[in-house]
Amino acid sequence: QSIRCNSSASPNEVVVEGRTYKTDEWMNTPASILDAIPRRLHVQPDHPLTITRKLIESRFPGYKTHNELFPVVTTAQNFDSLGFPADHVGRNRTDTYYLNKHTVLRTHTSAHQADTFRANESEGYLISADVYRRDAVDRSHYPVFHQMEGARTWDRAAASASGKSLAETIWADVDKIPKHDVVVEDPNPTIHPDRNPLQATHSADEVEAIAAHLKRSLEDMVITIFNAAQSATDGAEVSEPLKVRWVEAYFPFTSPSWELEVWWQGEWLEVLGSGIVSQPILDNASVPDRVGWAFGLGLERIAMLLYGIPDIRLFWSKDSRFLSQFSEAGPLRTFVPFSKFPACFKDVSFWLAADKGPRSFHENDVMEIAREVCGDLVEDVRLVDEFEHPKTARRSLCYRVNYRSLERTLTNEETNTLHEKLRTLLVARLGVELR
Ligand code: FA5
Ligand code: MG
Repeated sequence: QSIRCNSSASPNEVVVEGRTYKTDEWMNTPASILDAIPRRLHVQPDHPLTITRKLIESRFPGYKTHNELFPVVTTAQNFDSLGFPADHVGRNRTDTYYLNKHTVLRTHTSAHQADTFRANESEGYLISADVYRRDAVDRSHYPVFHQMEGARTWDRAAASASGKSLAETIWADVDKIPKHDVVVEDPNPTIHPDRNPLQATHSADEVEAIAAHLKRSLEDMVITIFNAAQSATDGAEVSEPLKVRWVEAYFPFTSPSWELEVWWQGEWLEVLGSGIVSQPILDNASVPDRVGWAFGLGLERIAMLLYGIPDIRLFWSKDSRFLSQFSEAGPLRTFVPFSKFPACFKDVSFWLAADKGPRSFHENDVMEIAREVCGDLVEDVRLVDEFEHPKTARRSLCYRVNYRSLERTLTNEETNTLHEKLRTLLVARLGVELR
């Protein structure tokens, strides 16, 4: 029995930007998430996500851009069209916001891949959009964030008509991408027979060429961002040299696949996933002669690197101390944090309901309840202790909640009230027993 996350007074339908959807027992999207839909941060004038998007777009000349695709999609678009197996965890209601059994808030911009390939309007495209996920609560994760999807494909038939092989055609395009002299760690072979296999319809030569085009394009993008970030400091700060690396990855809709990571504040930050597009996606989109690459990046992650923005919640701020720092017209300037307000840590410990199976509890439910009670006044929620009773085998968990506003000092009374509400809702929703 899975946990119901919507409020008990759930209506039978929900209206999203004028479109009405029938809800059913799959509905788990809270009002706080629906309220984020009209914000469209990535197209707001002078918003840091808009500036970041435009800077990235400028490195992909000739790619067709899409910035207004509707966030409600079918499970066929979000999962099936991309080859997600029926039992993939991403489909779970613990991970994805459903309106009904067949309708979700897109969890990634890849939901639009098949339709965009089918439209076949350009060799390259970029899709920027808001995406929605039930996920951890911390400084680099937020349940609504923004992705940019990019893809570039080549036509086999056109290549052979030109008298060159497909690989030769692609290598000629690789030469058109600006070169750089940053050392990028990339220790793994492009193709690994077990971990990162070639697709049956591709030759190794073709994949080497496509991978080179993909990696060169994305390295150029990250280096552009880094150089812009450095010039934004006016040479006032000596920042660390850029450190970038490629790591092997897995996605159901690309093979081989890679992620790009950047060294940021003492750890590797994953900024994008990418790979060679699965041929069945192109076949099903009626463009079987096309082959190519795709990537999906987190716009907030890139914007945090660009501006030195320390907390992902800030993007949602309506505070002019935040918004007034960004301008599309002026020179780029590093974000100057307004003073950091004090943190307040509070723990909550509870026994999981004894009569329910182990699968009835999912950490994302705790995260979402914290978001629902506290909005942006919660900075971080993390598991600090786990204990299993030796006799009863009941499990006890302790979460540490960090209450902190980005805009002011919270009073004791306020944090106590929030924490009390959180405790009450954990019991009501998850059936846990407080310790
Ligand atoms: C995807 O979403 C794939 N669709 C990416 C892709 C596209 C792969 C095309 C291959 C081809 P992933 O779940 O790793 O992959 O998310 C992509 C990026 O989104 C991450 O690298 C990260 O930068 C960002 N991201 C993921 N989750 C969050 C979150 N909760 N908050 C902010 N950014 C996030
Ligand atoms: Mg990832």
